[in-house]
Amino acid sequence: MNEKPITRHKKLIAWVEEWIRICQPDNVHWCDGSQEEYDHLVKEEIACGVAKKLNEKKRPDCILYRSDPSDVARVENRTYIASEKQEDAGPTNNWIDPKALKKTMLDLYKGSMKGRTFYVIPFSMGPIDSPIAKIGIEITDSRYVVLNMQIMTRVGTKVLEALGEDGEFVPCMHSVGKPLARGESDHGLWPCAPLDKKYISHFPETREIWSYGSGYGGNALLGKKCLALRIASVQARDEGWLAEHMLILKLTSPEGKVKYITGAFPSACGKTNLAMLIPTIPGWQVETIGDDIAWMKFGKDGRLYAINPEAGFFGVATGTSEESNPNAMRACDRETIFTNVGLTKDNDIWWEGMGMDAPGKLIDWKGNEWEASTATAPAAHPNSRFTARAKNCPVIAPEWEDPKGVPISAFLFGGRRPSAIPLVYQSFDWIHGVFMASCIGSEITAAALDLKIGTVRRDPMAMIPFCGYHMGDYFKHWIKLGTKADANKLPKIFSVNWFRKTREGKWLWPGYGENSRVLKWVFERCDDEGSAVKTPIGYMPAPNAIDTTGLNVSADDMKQLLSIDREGWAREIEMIREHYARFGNRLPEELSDQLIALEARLKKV
Ligand code: OXD
Ligand code: MN
Repeated sequence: MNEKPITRHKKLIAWVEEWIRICQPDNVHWCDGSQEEYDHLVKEEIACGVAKKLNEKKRPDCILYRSDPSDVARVENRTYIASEKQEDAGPTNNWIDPKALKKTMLDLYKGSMKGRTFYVIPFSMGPIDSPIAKIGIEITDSRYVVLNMQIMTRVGTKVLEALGEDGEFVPCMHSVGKPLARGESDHGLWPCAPLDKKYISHFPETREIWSYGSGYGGNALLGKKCLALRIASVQARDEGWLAEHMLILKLTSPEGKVKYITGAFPSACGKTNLAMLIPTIPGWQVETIGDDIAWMKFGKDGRLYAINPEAGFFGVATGTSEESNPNAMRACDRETIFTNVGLTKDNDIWWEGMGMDAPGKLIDWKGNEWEASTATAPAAHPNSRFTARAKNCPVIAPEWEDPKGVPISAFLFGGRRPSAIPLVYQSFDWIHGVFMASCIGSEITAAALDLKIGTVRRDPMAMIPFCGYHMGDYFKHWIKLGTKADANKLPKIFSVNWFRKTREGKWLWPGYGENSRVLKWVFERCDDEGSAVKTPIGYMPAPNAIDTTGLNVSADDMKQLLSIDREGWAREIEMIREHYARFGNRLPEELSDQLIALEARLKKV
């Protein structure tokens, strides 16, 4: 145990001491980020029955957790942006007055760590020596969080060294909210608080994060969605850069030319698969820089450079297979934490969509016996996860930790759109691209919440759950950034849609590795090559501009994929108008003008 601070940073020490006083833990440990520390925590977790060691021969250094059935996902309705003024949180965020929220939460934190250890995790989002990186300090009483943070971020003494005696850090406070009475244990169960006691709170003005009651994913690993997106988006607005919910990939042509591309897609659109894609077109190569978040700043040369602030993948296990993403499968061959997947007889893991039948009887994610022939529910939770080290991904790009980042040539924006939206098109310019990005979303295919099937849940820039301030101001920030920059050096902007269907409901596009054909056209467009036609919605690939050699898609289907569906676009215009109405007078005029111009162009032809 490192009970004493391994830093001379006065503000940090005072902050930690204050929380020790409030939470009243039994022990304190300052994390040094070492392998010994990781191994020791794993042993403790296994000894108390919360984690299970997996088959060392099949899955070296891997463990399995089963969470409480009530604590399985990000809880958006318990996530708050507590800005001083409600209007600054905007219509897409939950808001509570920060003073009232802090009072409620302080009552909950009082004594919340009794019987537990208070861990201090110094972490860096991004390579420690990167000018784009930022330091956070997470306090937690969850060993699961410490272990996951060790994979997902850079943790430990080296971060405190970089912080020095007065460096800036984002304070991140977390407790699972389950104090233990003297002598009481978790009895091998995942600790958390009931839903109405969970709070995932952000204080944008003071750049603080307070999380209580959940031990799962983005609710608890505070470097990810809370810091790297919600708080960082506010910092990015104030400091003139971009913190985005984007994958970053490196695309190399057969001639060895390289371009870096980012992509924003709402959750569950295959971002991790695209980041690790294996091209079907000969000679092309995709390598991964990141699969979820991109931080981008302008370099001295006027180009936009991106880093991946994370060091691992917190990927959805269900549906990941040798077919959909062999590189992710290799990344979780070793040194991986699995959460809420099925356990096989020989202590390996299995999930639905893994590409093979369940090998006999299993233990399901709830810890019960499970057999495929009689099962009434899946063995793995649909949001089951693997936490894998980025360095274990076979296609991680050698420069993925380059402190200066990689220069971005193109942004892709997409969603699940069975109708209307073509396979790919390019914006006319930056503002038109911002307009396209502000309208992305996914169509509701099963009755969900209060939305009708066929309506589109808009998720501008895939940031609805992650923007730490008013979305109208966020659009303004995007516009301002591009307007100030050298237009020739800005990334080109593309809309993509892998999910188009025929009227009869058949997929028109095979997706996965075949998406490389679209990436190739994007690559060529970035060099002002790749033929395109100007249409009312943007530049679309000219006939034959998409390489279809060896592709099993009929000419008719290809035509449909790249056509403009007039009726669909008329409906789209109406839906965008409704979507924009949410932002009231904070919607930038440039975007309402774009909508009017699009409508006029569509009417003209
Ligand atoms: C994620 C998400 O888990 O976007 O990355 O929901
Ligand atoms: Mn995400």
